[in-house]
Amino acid sequence: MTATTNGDHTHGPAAAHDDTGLAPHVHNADGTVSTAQTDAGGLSVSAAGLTLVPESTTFPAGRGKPLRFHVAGPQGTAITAFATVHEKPLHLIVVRRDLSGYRHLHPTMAPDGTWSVDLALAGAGSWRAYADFTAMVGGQATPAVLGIDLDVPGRFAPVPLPEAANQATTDGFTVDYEGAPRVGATQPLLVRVTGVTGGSAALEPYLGAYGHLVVLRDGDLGYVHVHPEARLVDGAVKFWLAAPGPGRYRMFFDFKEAGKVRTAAFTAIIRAG
Ligand SMILES: [Cu+2]
Repeated sequence: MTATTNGDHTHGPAAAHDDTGLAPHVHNADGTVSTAQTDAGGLSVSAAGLTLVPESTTFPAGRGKPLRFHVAGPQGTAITAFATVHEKPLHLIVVRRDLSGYRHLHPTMAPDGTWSVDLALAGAGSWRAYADFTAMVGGQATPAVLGIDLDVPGRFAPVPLPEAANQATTDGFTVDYEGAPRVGATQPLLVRVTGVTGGSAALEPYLGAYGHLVVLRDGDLGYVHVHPEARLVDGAVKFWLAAPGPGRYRMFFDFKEAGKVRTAAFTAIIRAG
């Protein structure tokens, strides 16, 4: 048997997006998946003929201000057609460059292709904003993760990256993950959420799955694609993840319970080999 996409490696309803982010891969006999190429995204403001064009990149600390931008196509005009992926036409991730203050937002688009969302950045410093989308360019679905820096003037106090841990707490919920991300080989990652009373939290579907995971690399803030399974596996949310290289990563897991979305964050150290 050569490379196949089999039953234990489904990508759910948003397969269009998931497969575009997934490099050619081979299922190995030991259950792992090898990928030829797993580059980090989000390091560039322009890729695949698409350019992220913000109207303003300076924000006041702690006060909401609209972030407005468009995605310019190869001819320089704003793209107005986007494919819906994970239930949204565009996902906006914002994090300070010290990997604190993570936000996952869904801007809305005006008919002329201008996206906007109210953005309140908690503290001074340089922030990274990623637009994760699939643009329709000349009838062609073109996936991209483009990144820009935003500035919040003021006195900057960097937050050290927390120690590596498989458990995190948020708002009374305890979130554990199982699995060992590796360089260049797609590995399963199982995330379990325990509620305030000690039982499994009643997770609700969020963005086409029971959770959403964004993985960012410490040092350059490279954005790593993660592929969720649509259904719970033994009560856990299952992801497939390949690290583009050794290093320290911060993993942000969004989940929904009783209509509210919360985020748990983990530091993972991924070693070479
Ligand atoms: Cu999103």
